[in-house]
Amino acid sequence: MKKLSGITENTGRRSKMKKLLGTAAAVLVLVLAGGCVQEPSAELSDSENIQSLLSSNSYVKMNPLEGQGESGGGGKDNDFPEHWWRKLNSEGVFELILENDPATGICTVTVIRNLDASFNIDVTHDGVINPGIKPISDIRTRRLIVERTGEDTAPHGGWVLTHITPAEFSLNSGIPQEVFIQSMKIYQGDELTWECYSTDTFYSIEDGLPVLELGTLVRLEVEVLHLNPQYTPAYYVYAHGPCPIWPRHWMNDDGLWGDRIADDGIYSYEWYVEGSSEHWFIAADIIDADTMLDQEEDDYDSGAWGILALKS
Ligand SMILES: [Ca+2]
Ligand SMILES: [Ca+2]
Ligand SMILES: [Ca+2]
Ligand SMILES: [Ca+2]
Repeated sequence: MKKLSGITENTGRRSKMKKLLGTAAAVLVLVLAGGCVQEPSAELSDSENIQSLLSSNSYVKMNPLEGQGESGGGGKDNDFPEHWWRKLNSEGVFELILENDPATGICTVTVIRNLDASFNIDVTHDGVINPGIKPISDIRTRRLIVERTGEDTAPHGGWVLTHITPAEFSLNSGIPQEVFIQSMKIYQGDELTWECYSTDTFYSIEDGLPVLELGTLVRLEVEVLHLNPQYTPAYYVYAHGPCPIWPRHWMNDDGLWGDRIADDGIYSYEWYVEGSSEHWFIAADIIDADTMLDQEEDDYDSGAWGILALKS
């Protein structure tokens, strides 16, 4: 076993997709449409039990980052669009890559979901919602570890989920991706609750995920990368999660609204946790200014990381 909570595999970000998609280590690739999973039973093989465990497990879900939210700059700044939002068209199939033989009783799995969506963007500040639409074709990847801990007759043949990585959203459109999230930190008050510097880091379901208390002041801090900045600002950064009013908020690096230091490359959003669900998907999202400054061009360029947060 090569991974534990908080331990990062030493692989580079941009080599990762290549590694995943061309991996020689994969022993089994399973592609299943949603819902097409057999009922769990002792008759199933290990791989079938893993499929049934993961296809019904809410920890495996990856949010499409849909919905309206803050554009940024208090809504008055013409550098930001008047409105923008993603609209999900289809999530495609659910692809599982078993990276080793599950007969060992422990298995690392890559989960891939495609995302077919529309980027609605309105850059005309006229008080009217009149967006253009840019196509989104994304691939969302997460890895996880499952272990066989019980008897064959236990649910899913005894297989349980023990560790997950963050979900990573990458372009699958053929357009070169130039914007990336580099790190994520979640604070409650001034205490660091959770941090991530690589989407290859596995977190224990048991005690490695952020656990948030309702009503607590939470701050998300992220660092980002633009490989080819063309504009000032070169990109826009957003938080998604159990936030007030909107599910999406602008993250700033201007030393205000929770951002501790202006212009230090750390973008922040601070809020009081609300929401009633059992757990939440907290994501950070960077969008290229080239995408945000017009509503005609087919140039959607964005990257995101998302992690599950549990309610205490
Ligand atoms: Ca408009
Ligand atoms: Ca800052
Ligand atoms: Ca453009
Ligand atoms: Ca770009």
